[in-house]
Amino acid sequence: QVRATGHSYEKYNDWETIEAWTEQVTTENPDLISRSVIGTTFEGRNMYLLKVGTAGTNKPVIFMDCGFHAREWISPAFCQWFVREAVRTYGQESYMTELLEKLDFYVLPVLNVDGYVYTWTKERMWRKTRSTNAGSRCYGTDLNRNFDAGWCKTGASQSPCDDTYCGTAAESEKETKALADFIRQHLSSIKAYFTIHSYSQMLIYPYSYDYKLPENNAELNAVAKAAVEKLASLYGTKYTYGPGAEIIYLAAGGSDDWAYDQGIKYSFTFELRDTGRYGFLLPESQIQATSEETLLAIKYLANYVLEH
Ligand code: ING
Ligand code: ZN
Repeated sequence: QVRATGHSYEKYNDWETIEAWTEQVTTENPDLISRSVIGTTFEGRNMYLLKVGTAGTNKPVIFMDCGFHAREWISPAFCQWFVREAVRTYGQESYMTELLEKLDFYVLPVLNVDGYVYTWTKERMWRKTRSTNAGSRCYGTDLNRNFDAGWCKTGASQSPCDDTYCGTAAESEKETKALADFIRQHLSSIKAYFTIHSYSQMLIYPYSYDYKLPENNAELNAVAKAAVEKLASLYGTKYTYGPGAEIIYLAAGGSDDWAYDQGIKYSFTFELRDTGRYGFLLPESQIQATSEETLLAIKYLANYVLEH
C-alpha cells in the first residue's frame, strides 16, 4: 500500500503526494469513498476521481473539479480539504451527514496534472496543459478555453504561445475529453457542477461566452447571493457574483458554460482567495480559512440543489 507520507491539509502538496493521498483516503474510508481513473493526461499521468457518499442507488450527483489551471494551488488544496471534512464530519455534523446520505459528490482533485507538476518543478506561474503544439515551439492549451461552448469565439487565443490558447478544436486535449466524456455519461444524475479556480473572490455562473443570460438567471443570482453570504459569515471575506461575461470578462470554451448547456442547471465557477495581494501565491497559512469559508458555500449550494 502506498502511503501519503508528508501529506498535509494545511500545506500545498506535490502531485506524488496527492496521488498517494487519493489512495490512502479511499482505503481508510471504504464506506464513504471510492476511487476511479477517468483518463490519462498528455504526459501519461492518471486522472483520479473520488466518489464521496454513502452507498445507495440512483443518488443525485454533484460534480466538483479542482486544478484546471496549474498555478492556482489553492484549488487542489480545497478539494483535498473538502474530502477530509466530508469523512471527518460524516456522522458528527447533521448537515454534512444528510448531504452524504442523499447525494454523491464526485471530486476530481487535480484535472491539469501535467501543468501542476510543471509548476512544482519548472515554472510556478504556468497555467495551461503541457501538450505539444504542431508547428510551434510553445506548449500547452488552456483547458478552460477548450470546451465546446462558443469555442474560441471570444476571450481566447488562437496562438499556442498564449496563456488562453483554445487548442486546435473543442476537446482537443485529453484532459478536456476525459472530463467531458465522464459528465456526458453521467448527465442524468449530475444536478450541479462546481469548478474551483483562483483568484479574485468571485462566484461566477453562465454565461461567459456571450452576454446572453441563462434561462434561470434570477434563480442563479439569488442562490449565488445566498452562497456568498454564507461564505462571508465565517471571516467576512467578500465575494462578487454574477454571469461571467458581466463580472469578469468574455471568455469562450469554459467548462461551466459547457456543463450548463448540457442541461446541468446549477453550474458555478468559484474564484477563491485572494483579490491580488498574493494572487496565485496564496500563503499556506490561508489554506484553512479559505477552505472553511468555501466549504460553507459549497454545502449551502449542495443543500439547495438537493431541495430543487
Ligand atoms: N479565471 C477563469 C478563466 O478561465 C472564467 C474565468 C470562468 C472564464 C468561467 C470562463 C468561464 O479565465 C481564472 N482565474 O482562471
Ligand atoms: Zn483558473
